[in-house]
Amino acid sequence: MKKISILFFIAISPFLSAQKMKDSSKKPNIIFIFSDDHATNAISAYSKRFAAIAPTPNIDLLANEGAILTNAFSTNAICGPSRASVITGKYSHVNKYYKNYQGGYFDGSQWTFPKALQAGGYETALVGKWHLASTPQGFDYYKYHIDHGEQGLYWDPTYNENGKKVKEKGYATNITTDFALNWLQERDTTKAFCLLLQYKAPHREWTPDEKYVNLYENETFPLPENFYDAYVGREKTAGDTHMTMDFFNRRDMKLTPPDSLSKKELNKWFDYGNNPGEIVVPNPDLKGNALKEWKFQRYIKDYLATIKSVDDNIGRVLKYIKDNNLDENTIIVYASDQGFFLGEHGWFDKRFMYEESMRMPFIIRYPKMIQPKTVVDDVISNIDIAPTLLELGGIAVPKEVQGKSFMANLQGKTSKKWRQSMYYHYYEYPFWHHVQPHYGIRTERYKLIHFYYNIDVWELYDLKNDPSEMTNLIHSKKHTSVIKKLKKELANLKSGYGNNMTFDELRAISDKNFGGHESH
Ligand code: SGN
Ligand code: CA
Repeated sequence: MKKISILFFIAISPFLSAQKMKDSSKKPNIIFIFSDDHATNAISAYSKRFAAIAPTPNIDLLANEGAILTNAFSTNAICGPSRASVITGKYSHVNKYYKNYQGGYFDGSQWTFPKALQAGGYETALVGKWHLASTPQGFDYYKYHIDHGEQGLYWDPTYNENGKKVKEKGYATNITTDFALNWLQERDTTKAFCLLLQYKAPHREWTPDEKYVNLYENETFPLPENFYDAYVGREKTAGDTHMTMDFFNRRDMKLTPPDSLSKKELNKWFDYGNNPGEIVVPNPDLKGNALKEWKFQRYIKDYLATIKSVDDNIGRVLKYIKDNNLDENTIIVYASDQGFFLGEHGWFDKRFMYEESMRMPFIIRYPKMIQPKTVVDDVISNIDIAPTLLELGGIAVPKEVQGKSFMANLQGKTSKKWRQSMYYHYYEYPFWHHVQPHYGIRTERYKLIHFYYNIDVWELYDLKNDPSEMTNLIHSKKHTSVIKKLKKELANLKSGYGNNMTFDELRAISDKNFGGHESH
């Protein structure tokens, strides 16, 4: 019996090894799952803050079976610009996509990683939120949100499917996943694939799926300790925004409109934006802090309920991958375009170079190369994603790409030369949310920021002693030499990446309709 099986093995072993060789030389598939505005504080693999009540089991599973990056940062923490940096591996001043509103338009003729994968033999697809204004290039298939300047709708969204306008029925997170799974099912199986599955959720106005509308009804979520930030020492920056609870509109608060409003009146009633200075009160008895806290609870419950759907749908993707024996050879990433304030400093939204906003979740599973439960603390930025995915896919990275592959970091082999600090630059002003344009440097311990548009204000934070960034140390005598050193390093980084614009040139970018493109 033993003899027979040995003989049998000897007889088939050439075929086995040929088959094995074919498999190992086969390029890995890539599923890049990218959501919109998902803060690491709202992922249980990252943070305990909401973990007991609102865990994210499927995202956590990816982290347990792969690597979690604790210091991944967006270089310009806003949607379109971060997305443009992800696909080009370049800063906003190089790919020229600086801001969403008034002038944001991506020049699609430039190099991107999906184009490089496609040219390298991959079959490529984009499903969900694109938000770069120009037609996606480098995809064999695309189907992206077009309502509200490509922000997309939670319910019954319209998509652009390979050039055709298609109105769909259903909840965006669920149906976007359906479209992605359909594409996976119908793809050309002789090729490796790269799928960009990009959810609108959990973006404003945080509308949960019908079945999750009351999910957290009976919960009260704790306020962050700096919810009542008085912005001392930061009056002109953090203290002068449209990001506090005062800026919630009726749609955010899910208020029911009175009957009999015309469509026009209804739009006005909802006020999709927000009239500056107009504070919407859901109930005249709610005032002061009680009103703020009511809004916070409404907001956080809806935000987390939209994430429940994202996590469920990631579970569907993982099941598909497993059921189709694709899990060994498929790289799965979960990331988001930036973070989000979940009440810290009294805020929602992002934009600032402060931690909660610039930090992106980034989790990657690839059993062949990445050990389970890997934690990477190195400073990684959104421009590093393109070169990393290409290196994992065995495709050459052009020299002009500014990011660096962190493939070695994922395997515990971080090079001694890996960056110790990063450069950040935010341009959009005054819409939305009135955040002054600024740039800065983040090292492991410190953060130095220069706000410049119509103010000239510097801030310094010691992240070790003040992780919530409440104390601006820029006038601290004890920090004079740290500030001097950081200013020099920041200037070197900024010009090293090729941003040598004057303040007049920088201000022109922030100004209205820069580049001649209308808002979208
Ligand atoms: C919309 C939102 C803003 C948000 C921007 C940018 N207002 O304009 O609150 O900052 O998107 O978001 S809303 O009332 O229309 O929801 S981003 O993710 O695209 O950068
Ligand atoms: Ca976003």
